[in-house]
Amino acid sequence: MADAPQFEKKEHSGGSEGEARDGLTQTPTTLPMREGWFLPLFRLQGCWLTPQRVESVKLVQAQFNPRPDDVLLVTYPKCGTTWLKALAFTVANRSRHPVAGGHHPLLSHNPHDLVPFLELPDRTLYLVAELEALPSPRLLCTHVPRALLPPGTLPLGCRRLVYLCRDPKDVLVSTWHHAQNARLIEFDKAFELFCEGVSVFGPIWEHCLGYWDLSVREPNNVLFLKYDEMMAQPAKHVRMLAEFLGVPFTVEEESGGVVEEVVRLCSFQNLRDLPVNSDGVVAGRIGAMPTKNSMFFRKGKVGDWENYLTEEMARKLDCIIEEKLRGSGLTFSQSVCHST
Ligand code: PAP
Repeated sequence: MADAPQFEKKEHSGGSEGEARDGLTQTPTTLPMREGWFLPLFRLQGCWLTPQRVESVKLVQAQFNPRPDDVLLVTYPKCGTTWLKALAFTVANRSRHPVAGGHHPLLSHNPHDLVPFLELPDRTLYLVAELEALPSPRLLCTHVPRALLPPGTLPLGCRRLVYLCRDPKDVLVSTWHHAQNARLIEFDKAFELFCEGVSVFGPIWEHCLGYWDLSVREPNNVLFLKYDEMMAQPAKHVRMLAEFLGVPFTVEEESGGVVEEVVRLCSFQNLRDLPVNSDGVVAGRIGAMPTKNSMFFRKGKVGDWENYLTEEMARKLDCIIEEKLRGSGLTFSQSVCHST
């Protein structure tokens, strides 16, 4: 896997919008809109996006060219994207960057700077061409739901896609904390919006279901992971990831403890405490404002929702999720929908 380049802000040269797809030629002002979070959200093909993200996703739709050997990491925001990027980068690049070496890129780079997003930074300012310039095989990431994947991505064929999901209650809490960096929002308000499916890249159930369904249809090309299971058995999941990426651990690596080294290097505590992540700031990674790397390392716990949601709120959200996922085979182990 190639290292991700540092993106430079460039003048946009325009470019074809490609074929008109439902909603993709509409400007945000003509799309359905909801207020409530730190920015108004617009509904593009069933997915709630900030105005900036609408434009960025449209540019990716029009200009991004998938390659057969791309590896795509996909998450709904706050499901463990930073962790998955760290793990996938480390596993895929370990012949070039020894995991235990003192010069590993993760020691000096936030994981987001090693694995680029398709739709971030804002593609109206940072060209999609930057992604096209990356050598193969590319390790890329996206938050877009299945319906908004760039044309040509599906069916996956020989492409590989790793999807990571998380208990929606913990996602809500993490999202709420993240949003506080931009604007104070009451937790109750955030809860109601989230239950309606109105959050960036939401509804979360449609996001999960779209990729769950894909994993059922194309099991050889989709690795579907859950944050709480990864937290419970990180070494097992690192091995699964390596197998899936086509670079299984050798007998020598196993006996040399490389799997455990990967787990340790990418662990929440280790990454959070690195100076690059505790003090580092990146301009333009998410929006116009510089982003503190520490924003991506809050608690890193399973079940922190218990500190924020009442029993009634937890049951309400779980029952909504359970109803939306009914019949799919996808469940979340922390569900309290039917507990008394
Ligand atoms: P993003 O989608 O905006 O990039 P993402 O990385 O998915 O963010 O979300 C951050 C969450 O992952 C945080 O969860 P919390 O708010 O519940 O604490 C963050 O702490 C957690 N996280 C970040 N790095 C790791 C890691 N190495 N291991 C486990 N959890 C992590």
